[in-house]
Amino acid sequence: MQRRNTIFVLIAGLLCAPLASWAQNPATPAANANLTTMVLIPGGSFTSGAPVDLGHQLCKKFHNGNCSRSWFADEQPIHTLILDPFFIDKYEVTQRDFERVMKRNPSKFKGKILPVDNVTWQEAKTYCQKLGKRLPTEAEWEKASQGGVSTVYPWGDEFESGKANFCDQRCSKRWRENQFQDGYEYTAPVGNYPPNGYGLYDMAGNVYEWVEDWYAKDYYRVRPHKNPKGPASGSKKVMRGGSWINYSVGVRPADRTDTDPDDRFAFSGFRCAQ
Ligand SMILES: [Ca+2]
Ligand SMILES: [Ca+2]
Repeated sequence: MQRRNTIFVLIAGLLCAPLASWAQNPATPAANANLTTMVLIPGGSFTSGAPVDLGHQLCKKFHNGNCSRSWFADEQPIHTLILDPFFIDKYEVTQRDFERVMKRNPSKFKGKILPVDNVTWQEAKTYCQKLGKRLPTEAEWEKASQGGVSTVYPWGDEFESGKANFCDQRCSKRWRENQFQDGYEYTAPVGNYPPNGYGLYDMAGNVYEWVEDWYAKDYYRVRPHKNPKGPASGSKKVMRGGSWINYSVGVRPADRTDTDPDDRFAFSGFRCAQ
């Protein structure tokens, strides 16, 4: 579930969701951690993108006819990209940190160590700038999300329960995947699932993450192979990593989603780079 026309369906469903049933989550290791910690991602090459048929087949495995091959067309062509080293936040930005910096908390699902949600692209960018940071580029985000391996998911080629927060059996949406269990209907506290190979948490799922780049469906056809920074202009920004409301196929590092930079969703947050 990853395209804008489907996002509107999701929003309609969300407005009807039993938000009041959401309860404060128990403490996790992140509760006592320094949530502003960043991780150094080494410079060098990585493989960006995925075959369109891979995403489509994985989607059909769980959702039969409710998958369009076109959803995955923007993940091609596959390239070896070269990036300079960069730092990226170990966790999604929490509401505790967002409120401390921005003096407000727009989130739908309240909790100090839940990820901030319902933020616009500009609010995410402003938060990072106030800390002397920036949003990651789309390419940086993808490399960081892979965790140093080139499998379909950061943990391997098959989706597994308990590795990421997505629309599992607890999810109230009709497209939930009942064979998986992650423990959360909506957002989970940051750091609740195992980290990837770079020690980063929740790059797969929980909340979508804004990146700096404008979106273009065919950008991979024209991008430079060294430090790509996205199209020079556009009308949509990129969000990455899937969320509590998405299909499992949507939490792959290769997945790309586009949305209006002014949109606020109860499933979109961010993390900063430097
Ligand atoms: Ca879930
Ligand atoms: Ca995430």
